Amino acid sequence: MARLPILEFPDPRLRTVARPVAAVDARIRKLADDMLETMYEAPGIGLAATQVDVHERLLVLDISEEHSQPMVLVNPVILSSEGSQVYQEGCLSVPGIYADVTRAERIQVEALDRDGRHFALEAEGLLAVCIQHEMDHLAGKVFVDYLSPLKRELVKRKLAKQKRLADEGSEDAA
Ligand code: QAP
Ligand code: CO
Repeated sequence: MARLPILEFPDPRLRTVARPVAAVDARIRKLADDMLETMYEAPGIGLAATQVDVHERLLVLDISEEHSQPMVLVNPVILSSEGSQVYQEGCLSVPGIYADVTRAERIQVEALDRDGRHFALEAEGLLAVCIQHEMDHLAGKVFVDYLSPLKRELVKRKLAKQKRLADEGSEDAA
């Protein structure tokens, strides 16, 4: 397994719309395993292929505290959704930024698993938020898109400043 570099907002590659996975083969299984390792190391609870610069419809997640429930969703589709909930979201591609987002409370999802088998899933609460957040990435969307333009500008400035401070730090170390 290998850790993969994660694209950071506002990288334009995060706007790429993913195409369907043609076949769940060894390449896709390795990608899913590498994405899970990358997510666990971060640490995070969800990661979409878009975030590691692969533009195919694949996402991984694990909302358990013990890293005991890895899930791989290939070519996921939301069949129905109901209700609404507000959750304070973060994103590995937008480090250090958290904001409330309103999404459906319950969703029915269909996807292929790591073995290419069809499965259906009913999700609610955090799991439903996570799947919707990661599926947004596959459509080229980032959670900060739900914020007002002013807040989104503030996020960009904060990230640029964080990056500048980090770069200065590594210069001193060199
Ligand atoms: C998406 O997000 C999500 O800013 C997954 O410094 C978020 O794993 C789904 C993370 C909320 C449901 C609810 C973020 C790690 C991880 C950061 C993540 C950070 C370090 C985010
Ligand atoms: Co994200």
